[in-house]
Amino acid sequence: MVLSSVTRCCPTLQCVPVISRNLAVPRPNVLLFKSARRRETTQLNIRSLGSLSSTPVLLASSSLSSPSSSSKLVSKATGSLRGGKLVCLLRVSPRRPSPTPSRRGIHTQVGVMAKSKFEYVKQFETDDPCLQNCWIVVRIDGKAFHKFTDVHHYMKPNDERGLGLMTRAAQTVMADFSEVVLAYGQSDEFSFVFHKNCKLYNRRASKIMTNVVSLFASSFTLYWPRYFNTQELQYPPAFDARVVLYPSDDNLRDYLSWRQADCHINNLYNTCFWKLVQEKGLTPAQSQERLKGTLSSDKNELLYSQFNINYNNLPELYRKGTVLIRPRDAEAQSERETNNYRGYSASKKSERKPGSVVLHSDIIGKKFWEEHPYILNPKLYGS
Ligand SMILES: Nc1nc2c(ncn2[C@@H]2O[C@H](COP(=O)(O)OP(=O)(O)O)[C@@H](O)[C@H]2O)c(=O)[nH]1
Ligand SMILES: [Mg+2]
Repeated sequence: MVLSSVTRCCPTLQCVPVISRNLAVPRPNVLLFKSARRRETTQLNIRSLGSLSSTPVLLASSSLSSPSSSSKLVSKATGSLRGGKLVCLLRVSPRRPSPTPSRRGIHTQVGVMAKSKFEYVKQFETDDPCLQNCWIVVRIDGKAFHKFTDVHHYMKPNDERGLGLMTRAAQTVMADFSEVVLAYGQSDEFSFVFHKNCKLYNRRASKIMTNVVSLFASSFTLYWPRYFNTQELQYPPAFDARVVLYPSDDNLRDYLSWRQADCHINNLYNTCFWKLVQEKGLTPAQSQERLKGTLSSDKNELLYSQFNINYNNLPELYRKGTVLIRPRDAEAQSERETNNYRGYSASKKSERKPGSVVLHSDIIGKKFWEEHPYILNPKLYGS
């Protein structure tokens, strides 16, 4: 952008690309300015130019932030050249904080050349770090699972094989990412909670999210035969993913409560819906009409009076979904009972076991969090 604007404003200038090993200019004088104070930088620049011989000059300045500022600088600079020839004007990107700047393709000296003239495109990449001190939640969700579950003859409304497979894939993610303190799943979704001090991939959201979702999807496929035996996978399933940040423990708990409430609402509705279709012979449209506008209490009553089902006696897997926590977190309650809080202090965080324990607990109420206080304990996860 800068080069083309310079050429347009000053057609007599010879501009050549310089991010190249094949620089066509023999030993150009290089002026490199990094000051953020543009005015001072330009003054220095022009004074220096005045004393140069006729050797071509390569100008590089971080002050060239826009086409207009670059063309102003060029007209001043050419006036001061006195026979010298301005060969190129190069915008230098500000140095980014990075442990390995040379690998990131940012060059503030001409002596450090890029690997190829194409490497500048790396600068178009942007980082997307998650805000510090926030819980990082990655939620994955099956793509068009209404169709996937139909094609693969899932039981309605809940298929134990399918839910088991989802849990197995989530356990693989937990085994691979020790930073996950809890995962919660229901239907075709799973949420993974990364602790707030997590440093994984420098907290880059895309990197965390894509690794989680791709590992989940490949595990789902890998373990398919274990859950569906001879029934073959008809096509590769896909999952979307998102990263959501929660700044407080209460926000995180409310998020998890929201997902579990969603599980309950859907399961109650779906249980009624499919009972009416499968056992009362209603069409899906009739069943939908029958349930329109009903409250939870109406649906509970319908199940009890028409099908002799006490909703609260249905499997917790269906009503509450699946909670995965670390083995030591699961042991926390018994440790509390033996008054051994210190045994689980930050100094012993290395003792955290890999793997995960499967629960179908209520996570909306306080009880779960009181029984497992260590899940939200930031001291365990460093700072
Ligand atoms: N039959 C059956 N279907 C399920 C089960 N779990 C999830 N599903 C289906 O997956 C869908 C998941 O919802 P959602 O993500 O909103 O829909 P999607 O866009 O089609 O993936 C549900 O509406 C069901 O159709 C199950 O255990 N049994
Ligand atoms: Mg889905």
